Amino acid sequence: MKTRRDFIKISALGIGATAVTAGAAKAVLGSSLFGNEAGDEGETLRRVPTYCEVCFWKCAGWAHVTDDGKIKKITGNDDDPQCNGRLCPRGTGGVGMFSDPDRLKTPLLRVTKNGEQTYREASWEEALEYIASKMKDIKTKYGPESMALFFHGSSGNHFSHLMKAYGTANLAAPSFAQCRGPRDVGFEATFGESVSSPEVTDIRDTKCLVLIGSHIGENMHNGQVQEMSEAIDNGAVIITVDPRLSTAASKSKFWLPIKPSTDIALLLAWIHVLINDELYNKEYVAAYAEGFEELKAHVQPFTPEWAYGITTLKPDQIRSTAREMANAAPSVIIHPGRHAAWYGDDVQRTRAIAILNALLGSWGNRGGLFFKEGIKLPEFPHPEYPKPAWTWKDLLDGKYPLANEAVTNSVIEASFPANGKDARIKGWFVSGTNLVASVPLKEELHKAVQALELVVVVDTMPMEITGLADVVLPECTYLERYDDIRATAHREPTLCLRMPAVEPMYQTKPAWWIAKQLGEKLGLGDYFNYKDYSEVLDWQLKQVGSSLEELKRIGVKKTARKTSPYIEPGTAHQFKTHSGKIQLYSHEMAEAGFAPMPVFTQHPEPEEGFYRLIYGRAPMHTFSRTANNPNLVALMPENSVWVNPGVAKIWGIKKDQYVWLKNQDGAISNFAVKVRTTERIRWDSVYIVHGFGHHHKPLRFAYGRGVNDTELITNVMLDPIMGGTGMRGNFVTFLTEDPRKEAKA
Ligand code: MGD
Ligand code: SF4
Repeated sequence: MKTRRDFIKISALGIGATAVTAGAAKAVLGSSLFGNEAGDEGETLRRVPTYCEVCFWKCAGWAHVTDDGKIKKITGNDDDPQCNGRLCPRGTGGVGMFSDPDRLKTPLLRVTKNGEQTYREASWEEALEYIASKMKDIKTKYGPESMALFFHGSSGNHFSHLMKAYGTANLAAPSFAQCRGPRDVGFEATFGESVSSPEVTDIRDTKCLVLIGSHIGENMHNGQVQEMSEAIDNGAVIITVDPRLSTAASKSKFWLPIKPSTDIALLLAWIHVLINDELYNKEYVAAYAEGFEELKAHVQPFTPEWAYGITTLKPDQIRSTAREMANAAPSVIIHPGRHAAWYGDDVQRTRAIAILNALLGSWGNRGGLFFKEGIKLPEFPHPEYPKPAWTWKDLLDGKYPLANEAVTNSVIEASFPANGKDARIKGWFVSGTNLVASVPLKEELHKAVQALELVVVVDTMPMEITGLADVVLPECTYLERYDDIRATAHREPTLCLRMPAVEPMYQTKPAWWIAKQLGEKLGLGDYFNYKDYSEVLDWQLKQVGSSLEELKRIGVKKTARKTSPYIEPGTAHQFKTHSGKIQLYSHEMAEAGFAPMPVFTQHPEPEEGFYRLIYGRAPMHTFSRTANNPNLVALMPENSVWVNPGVAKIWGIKKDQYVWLKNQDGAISNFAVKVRTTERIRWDSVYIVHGFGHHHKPLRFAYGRGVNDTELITNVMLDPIMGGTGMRGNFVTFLTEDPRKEAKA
């Protein structure tokens, strides 16, 4: 039977590819640009301020542009404490996002032609009229709350504003339930606040950095990587806990090749040693924490000998690493990590990490975790947002009581009828997120897409998610647009500007423009009371004593801190918990029906012939957003699967051979992946970099390269505390013959 919404390959029509030929973009006219310099070919280059969008560290930089609109290079801004004048390889290659010949070029509308669903090009006016009329219809029939926004990245702010003005608070990002959510909830339950992004880790001045499933260096967050090499040069001890000898592990004094899925046992044993050997920071705990006696009683059974049987780490290793941390305290960081959605008990694990930091006295001390400070920019004046009659919280039906951001999975599940109930969500607006690759709920996603009355996707590239849309809107890249001022709070308060280096290529438009046009068509013009976004930025900057003109000139404005980043000796610091004290025992978790102190849960093991699938990052790529970037594809065209040589021998697999992966539920990778035989991975696991294996042909540089971990993640372990999708309970085996050979023949 034909489904209501077919997946459409944009290339089927050649749409957009021929509509406007790629060429040099036009220089931005009338913009006040400063800092001219000579390029390699003697031409005059203008420097235009920007901040990077290749990942979410948002390093500030300069786009260097020729008079005829060619972006020659992007460099870091020396005044930015998040990058110190140096971009990472991905940031330098960011210009590939702009020059990628496969970019979306025109708005597209889903139509049926000769019984087949396909896209046709549309004008902006037609595409926006269509969306506005559908949104009005949804509002009338079901209420504005029935629209949901999925977003990630800077453009999301503009659409969040539009959606709030329209009347919905169902705004969900995969960066919560698929990423940092468990960590943030675990730290909030302990310290009353999250570690933010960029994290408040004082790595530069640390004496001991513990990385537990965090592979800094491969997971490239620029300032953090720079600080880690500085710390190593200054003699800091690095302890890395990873089943794989990661780049960070290879630079570490201690590498603990833990059996995957057992980290909580190690953390509990470390807590046990710190308390029982009286190595914890007694003064700090007495002054700032509560629940110590309960914690002490709780961890008594969790000796290093107990943990050895679970983690395969020797008791001596556990004791000596605990002593290294205590020797360095309080200048020690048990790194909170970032992508924390692993096994469904992830809040418990991150709570244990937070508790270790508390026992060592890290938060509020130099070389530990610092207190952030930023500049608060006032909102550009607009009418109050209407109060929604219900929100994403009402979709949870009492589940995930500590979720403090919308849970993508719950919003997706509320988008199709189930258990005799109609769907509450009727329309989607998707911006800057390729849900097909980032949320491991393929069936739910499919059901939702069939049931929805409207699916709009705003993207720069024809990623898989665009094939599910009714309307595809082509956004220009970060190098062609204004976005909000970057005003993240960190070690030093900074303001940072992104402005167009060149005019948008093809018929692409910035998110602020799309949101404003739609807002006006929806009768919400009062929320968009400006002609150009530069007016908003100038107004906001003037409220804090700067101006757009100033930021165009300097790119980054730093101001002095007003508060101390560390606890002042002798002061009675209040943490942001209800009681003002760090919660070693969490009353909030107990009241919500969860273990108030971390507990270890045994997770299933692979069956014979299967290996745990673990995944991570590479320094040249970010999720799937860089997979087609020609500059970055040149640096790393595909992922490989890391296999222990002993395992390779059993299977008769050779280095560089291509194999298919099949998981415990019979899911088989779409494409083959190259084998990397290496002693750097345990025998019970295999490892791949996330973001590869694209099956959408219009992505000419990404199509068919490597495997996609998401399609092998069919077992999802939901965290009952906040809804995180634990993705590491999947096991794969190898197929050396093409499993689809017969079908292809
Ligand atoms: P990407 O897959 O990179 O990441 O999830 P996503 O944010 O969905 O998709 C980004 C999309 O944004 C792409 O379609 C890209 O073309 C588009 N894009 C890029 N720039 C712009 C722009 O300027 N404007 C617009 N409108 N679109 C743009 C990330 C999420 O994935 C996260 S945060 C984590 S930590 C998880 N990691 C992860 C994993 O490691 N493994 C698996 N299997 N799943 C994961 N899911 C999570
Ligand atoms: Fe860009 Fe690299 Fe900075 Fe991320 S870390 S924002 S990719 S330069």
